[in-house]
Amino acid sequence: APAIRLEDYQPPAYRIGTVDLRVELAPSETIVRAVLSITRQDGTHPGTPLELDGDDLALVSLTIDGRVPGQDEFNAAPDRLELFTPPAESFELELVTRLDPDANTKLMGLYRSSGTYCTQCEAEGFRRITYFLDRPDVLSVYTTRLEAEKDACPVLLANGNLIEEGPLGDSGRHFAVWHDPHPKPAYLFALVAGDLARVPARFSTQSGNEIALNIYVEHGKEDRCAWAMDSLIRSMRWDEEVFGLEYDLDVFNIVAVSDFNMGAMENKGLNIFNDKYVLADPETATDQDFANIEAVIAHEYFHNWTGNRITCRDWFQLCLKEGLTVFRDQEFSSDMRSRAVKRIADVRLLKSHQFPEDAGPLAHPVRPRTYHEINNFYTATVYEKGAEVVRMLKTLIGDDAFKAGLDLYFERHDGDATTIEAFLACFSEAASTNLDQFSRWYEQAGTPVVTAETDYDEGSKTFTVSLSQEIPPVPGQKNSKPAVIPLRFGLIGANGNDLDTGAPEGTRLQGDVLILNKAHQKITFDNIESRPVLSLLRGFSAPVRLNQSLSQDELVFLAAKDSDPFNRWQAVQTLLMKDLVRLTGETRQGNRAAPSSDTIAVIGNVLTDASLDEALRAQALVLPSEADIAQEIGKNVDPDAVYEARQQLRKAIAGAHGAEFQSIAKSAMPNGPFSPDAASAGKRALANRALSFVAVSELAGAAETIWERFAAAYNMTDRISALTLLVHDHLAKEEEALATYLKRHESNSLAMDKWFMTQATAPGAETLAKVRALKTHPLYDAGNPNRVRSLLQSFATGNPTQFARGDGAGFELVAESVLEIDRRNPQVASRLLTSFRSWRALDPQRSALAETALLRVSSFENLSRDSRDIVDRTLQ
Ligand code: BAL
Ligand code: ZN
Repeated sequence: APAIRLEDYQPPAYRIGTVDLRVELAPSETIVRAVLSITRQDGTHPGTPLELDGDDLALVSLTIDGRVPGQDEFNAAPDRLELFTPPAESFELELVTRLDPDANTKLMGLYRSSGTYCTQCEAEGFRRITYFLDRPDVLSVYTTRLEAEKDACPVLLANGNLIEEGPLGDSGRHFAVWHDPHPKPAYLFALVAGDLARVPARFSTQSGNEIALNIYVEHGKEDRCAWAMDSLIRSMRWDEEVFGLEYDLDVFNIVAVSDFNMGAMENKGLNIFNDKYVLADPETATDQDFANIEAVIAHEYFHNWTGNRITCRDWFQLCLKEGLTVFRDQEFSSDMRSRAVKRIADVRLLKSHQFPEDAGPLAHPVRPRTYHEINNFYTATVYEKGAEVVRMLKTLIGDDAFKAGLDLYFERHDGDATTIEAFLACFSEAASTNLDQFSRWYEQAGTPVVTAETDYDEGSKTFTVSLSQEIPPVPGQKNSKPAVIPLRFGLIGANGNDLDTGAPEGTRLQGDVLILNKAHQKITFDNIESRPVLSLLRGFSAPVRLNQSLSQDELVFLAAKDSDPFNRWQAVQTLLMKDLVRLTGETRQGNRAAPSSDTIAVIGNVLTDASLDEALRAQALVLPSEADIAQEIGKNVDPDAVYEARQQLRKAIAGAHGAEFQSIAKSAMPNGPFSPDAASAGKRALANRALSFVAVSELAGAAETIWERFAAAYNMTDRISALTLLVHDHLAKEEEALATYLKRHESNSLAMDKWFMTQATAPGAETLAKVRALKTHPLYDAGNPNRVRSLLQSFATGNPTQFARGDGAGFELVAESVLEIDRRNPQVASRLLTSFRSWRALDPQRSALAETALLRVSSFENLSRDSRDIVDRTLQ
């Protein structure tokens, strides 16, 4: 199929003002009657054919203004309905389609999850329900009437407000009619029908409207909804207080389902969630799960304004809603928790997911210009880098202008399907500044590399910072232009205080932010009495790779003294990374080298620095992952050497500070009752981090300590941390721990996902056979996206030595699984396939084996469009 291009965008030829749906639900034969009021757009020639999108549809009947058209007036195919000469102005099209929800394994359109009917329409799922102008710039008012067996489906939900419900005579069936007054694109349509439990709450908006809030879950799961509801109420309050945005319907419903391709979906007034982002209690959810639920509930709720009230003109503008909404949910979590810890976690995620994407064959701009399959563009680049671009905008124009620009955006574009240009124009106006160069962040793929060198001149008392920027070549983009890069910085004096530098002549400096907007730039600071240390990119003020020539002493200094907590953490990480890269090289040469004493000492300082809260100390004790190290090395990577080097450093740190770790593990571990708040989570994180070093120490009884932690754990965070150490470090009672966990959690599939993941990510040659065996485990289900991700995706992305085994068997397992899953669920398959994206960075033998596996996938003729797109781009 030809590529779809941004430059080819044309406004729709027809409008669909209202959509009246009647859905008669039945497991394998659901009948959908859709009445569409269609109007020819001004500027469309009368008689222009009307082409509606379909996907796998079976048309039962159609009428135009109540009349059955002749066979020569239309053509209906599963993927398209064409009316050759529609009536001249406005007309009513009635379509009847027949669906088979039980046979829908793609989980797009209408399907059933554990018996519950539900829908997923973003990006292009509505066309699997009825023929439609399935594009985000066609906005319609929907009225949805659902009919179903009352016993099987007592709950009937759709978008908007409930306007009518009742029995259908004495047939045993009943109906409900929902009306959504807000015009919306089809991708925001949703319905749910099933036998679900309801967890209710209420919210009063700032202007006094009473909103009914409901979370619907399978029976028996009601008592795991409290945290999600609490997060929803806090999100609603926060959006009013921080952005002045209020909810706009009488009811807000959330439904949790167990089979779901995405994390969640922001359908108007009826969010549908992967149950993983709703259900939580201390017994089955980790602190990370609690934090994720808070963030995803907020994210979907925030979409009500950034995405639903103001939507995207076309799918190229996906970042308009996603980047902005991720920015909003990150801000929310920062306000709910520790801002510094949240920033570190977000940057970790960006560097581990988005940077490799941007450095490999799947690189694309935040706003892509072309695609074959839009489902493959729900990426870290669109989401996470998209959020960074919004954050940079705020840094550049300042908080007040940013607020004014957003207010203008909501006022000017409410009800629109719009573009990045329109979004930026609001900020440009509010700040009276030109954002043309800034907009390159949306246009250019690749992570800019910023190089910084400094020079101190004793005689003139000047300190000069020489900066340059460059984007390494990415597919389809050879020459890039300089971006506008806000670099938050400080010059730190010997006592650890920031110098008051003032604005150097002739440079763009805004407060503590340097603006780098040329390929090369020099900034000179005067009246600097002695050589300061430059702390650059504070708070990670731009999504760039910083290449700064800091000496080992300067890094140690920053790790101890930087007033910016992010850069303190970064300095520790840089020291660790330098050691890890060096040790990997030595291991590869067959040499035995020791970690640097600086690194060991810096870790010791972090451990004992009571001025840092526990969560921050825990973050500083997380060693760069094997994937992070591989990324830093960049080419000719040997994952076994990376693993060995990382273990060596871990053991050296454990050897030096074992007793300290042991005492921290003891004292920091809070005892019940469990609370998911950030401070308690920080204590658990530090204790478990400390335990991870105890596990590889030579201390007497280390393995027993871990086992005891596992056995005594009264919450999932501590239990899964200990289990992971037992399994990944192959400690005594590893198998017994897995069996104990299985017995305890076998009836809870989300808890079992952690069990699958722990085993799939275990280093060691035996893991491959284990993963193969687990694919046939009774609790594994290849049709459930969460199970596939927990076993196969985590093997492919979280087990570098075994995925990239020297014999190619890891690649083979993943390639073969992609082919199996592709038949059933292309989105899940193509996502799994992206795990090959860094194959060219491996050593020649491994990259040849990866290529063989990719070619095997590519040679499969009936590959879905989703997987075809990924495999073609990965091999290009
Ligand atoms: N719109 C797809 C799911 C999300 O980003 O919220
Ligand atoms: Zn989103």
